[in-house]
Amino acid sequence: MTAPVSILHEDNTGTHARIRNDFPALHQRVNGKRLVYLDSAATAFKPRCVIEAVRDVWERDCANIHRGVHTLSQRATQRYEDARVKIGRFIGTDDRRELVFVRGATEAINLVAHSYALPRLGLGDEIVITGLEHHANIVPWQVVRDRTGATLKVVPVSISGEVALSAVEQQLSSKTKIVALAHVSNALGTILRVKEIVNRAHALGAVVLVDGAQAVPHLPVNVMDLGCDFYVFSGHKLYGPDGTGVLFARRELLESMVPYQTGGDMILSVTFEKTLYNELPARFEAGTPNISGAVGLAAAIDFISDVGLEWIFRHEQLLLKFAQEKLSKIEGLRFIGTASDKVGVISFVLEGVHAHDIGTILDAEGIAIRTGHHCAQPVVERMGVAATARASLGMYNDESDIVALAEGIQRVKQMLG
Ligand code: C6P
Repeated sequence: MTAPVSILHEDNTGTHARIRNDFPALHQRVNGKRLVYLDSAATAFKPRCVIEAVRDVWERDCANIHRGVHTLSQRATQRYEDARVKIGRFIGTDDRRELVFVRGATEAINLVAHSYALPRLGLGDEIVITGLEHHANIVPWQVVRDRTGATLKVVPVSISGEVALSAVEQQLSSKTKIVALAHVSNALGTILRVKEIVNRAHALGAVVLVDGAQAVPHLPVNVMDLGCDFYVFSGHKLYGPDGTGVLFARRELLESMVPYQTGGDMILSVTFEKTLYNELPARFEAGTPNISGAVGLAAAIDFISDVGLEWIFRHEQLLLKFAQEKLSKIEGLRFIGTASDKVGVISFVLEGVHAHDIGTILDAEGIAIRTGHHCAQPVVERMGVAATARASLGMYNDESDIVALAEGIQRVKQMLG
């Protein structure tokens, strides 16, 4: 077992202490107690540099982009487009045309469903998803199914929360047109074998959308290495501003897709008879975008790059193991999602106690977790429960947070068990 002190002890650079200092929201009391934030899968706290970047746009370069000849507009445009390049490189593309700014993972998946899938799919075609998807990667495909007559197939999930390659293969065929899957499960933390699945789907001529909302904050991601056609994520889980997100799409695909929304900035020229659409990626960014949000997200990426995703992954893995050891000693606690490859998402149930009551009592202790079906109802039901308590880790968490969680759960047991 990893003793609490050894994680920080190995970290002799003091990286972790510096990280914690950079997140103002961590340093507050909630319900009279030290805040223990274990809900980063829902949304991550923002480092000071992100808050300052957003404020700086509003204080100095507050202007609309792509429209003005004046200096402020040009500066804002430059910062927005620089952010695009930085974010693209962060996930492995150098082509700015492949990076579309959206509101979040949800909007990105809807964009692909509407602009790519709806016009192409028909009766006899198949869409394949897995059984552990977030609702954002289920419902848009149901809409496509219902409007086109295509079939929606679901790869079953094992009771440990894993998606076997053989199970994927069983659902794939020459009828498969789209495979849409999570890189990491939000409810269980399972890391999926995306690259192998992409290879198998491509061999049958299908395109692959990867929902990376829960992956990008925890592991290095390279879309070229994964070979996927679409990759989506939200900025707010990546220590960036809410209302930001990214769709990566291979350029040839994006070029062949119809616009998702129409209006200003996505056009080259408009007459009452006819509209010419803009180049990529503007064609998919109708209206004034979240300019300060994009700049803030780029600042988050600078911050993450400075810390290093390798450091983050290792730190969170150590903490995950520590949490698993610590919590497994609590009688009546059962982990939900025990995949061998997972990120720091710890879903559990407590015998005889409703998950919501766990959340409420922990909150009184200043401990923030999420309870319920986590917008992934099918997989939670597949695990044989209606709801779980979910503690999820970010780079700023440490052993003291896990110790507090374990003590909080003991308190829940004393009160309700
Ligand atoms: N999951 C959670 O607590 P948006 O809401 O668009 O930023 O992200 C949607 C989404 C899509 N895919 C996955 C795998 C996700 O985890 C999420 C968001 C949060 O688990 C809020 S429901």
